Amino acid sequence: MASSKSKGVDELVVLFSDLREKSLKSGETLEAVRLEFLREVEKGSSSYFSKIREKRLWIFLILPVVLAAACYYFDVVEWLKFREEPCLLNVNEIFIEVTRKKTDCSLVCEGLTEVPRVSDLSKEEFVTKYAYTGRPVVVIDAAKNWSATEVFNFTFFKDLFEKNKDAYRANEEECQFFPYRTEFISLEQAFNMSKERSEWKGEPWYFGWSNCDAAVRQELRTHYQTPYFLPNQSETSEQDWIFMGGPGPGAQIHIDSVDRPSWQAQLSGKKTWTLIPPPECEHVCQSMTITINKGEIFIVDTNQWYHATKVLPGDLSITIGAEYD
Ligand SMILES: O=C(O)CCC(=O)C(=O)O
Ligand SMILES: [Fe+2]
Repeated sequence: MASSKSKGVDELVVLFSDLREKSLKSGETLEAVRLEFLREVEKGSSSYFSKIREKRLWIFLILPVVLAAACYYFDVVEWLKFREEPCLLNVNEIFIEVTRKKTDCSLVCEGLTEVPRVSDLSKEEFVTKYAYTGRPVVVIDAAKNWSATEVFNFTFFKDLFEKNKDAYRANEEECQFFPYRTEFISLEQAFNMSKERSEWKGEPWYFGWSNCDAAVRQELRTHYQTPYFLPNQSETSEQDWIFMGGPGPGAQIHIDSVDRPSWQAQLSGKKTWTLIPPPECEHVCQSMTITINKGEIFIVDTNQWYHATKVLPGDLSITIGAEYD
């Protein structure tokens, strides 16, 4: 009789191949297959992944091997072509999960049923309640007066980068570009999409990047300030993160491995975040969704919450953010 361990692996392999085969046969793309799998992850305790997560130790030893093998057999070509998330589950995500510092559930999420929305937040209150606890919060009056809410749009960013061509190289060499579901392989390629598509009359798009160019940083910072509730001694990272795209899916569910918590200001459009507590907190914490409106700032520790985003119907969503300490 098969042991429960090998049965678990068998179930996972069957789940992977069934899902993949059925979906591909019905004309789905690999990305759609991957999303379907992640939806299963989100379903919680009854899902395969939840059961598997209870057995973290062995699964984290075996799963990477299974996934690497699956990626090798099925997706090696895509892997070489697209590099960004070629397989059903990014092996890197498992690595992050295994190496992640375990969350202090009582500090981060216990008893939290919705993300608070506050205004007039003092530096003291921010520091004691939110800044370093991992408890998410929306500050609704934080970015209302920034000229970025008037000035930032697709053309503004495109022109800024075209004026500072070195900034494209800096992004490629020192910073990051996230194409999400698009075919773009660089920021330069993204900004060179057709005018029609940039105006949301063609293929949908959503992408994000971090900026490593000093001239671009200087220009961007004339249109926004350090959020008023950050303590004076708090340092905001030099790297701005910008995410931009129209209604529809944004970032897939993931957890990050960055150095610090971050703030993200919604400068145009509306974006909904899904937050899922890490596995060790599932028994005392719950998943939540929160919509961030134009002019609001969202504080979230993306190292402790699994998160996904979705742009709501209406204007293009543009956000800017940075890590702080
Ligand atoms: O804004 C988004 O769509 C995703 C942002 C994100 O994943 C992050 O800030 O860690
Ligand atoms: Fe993230």
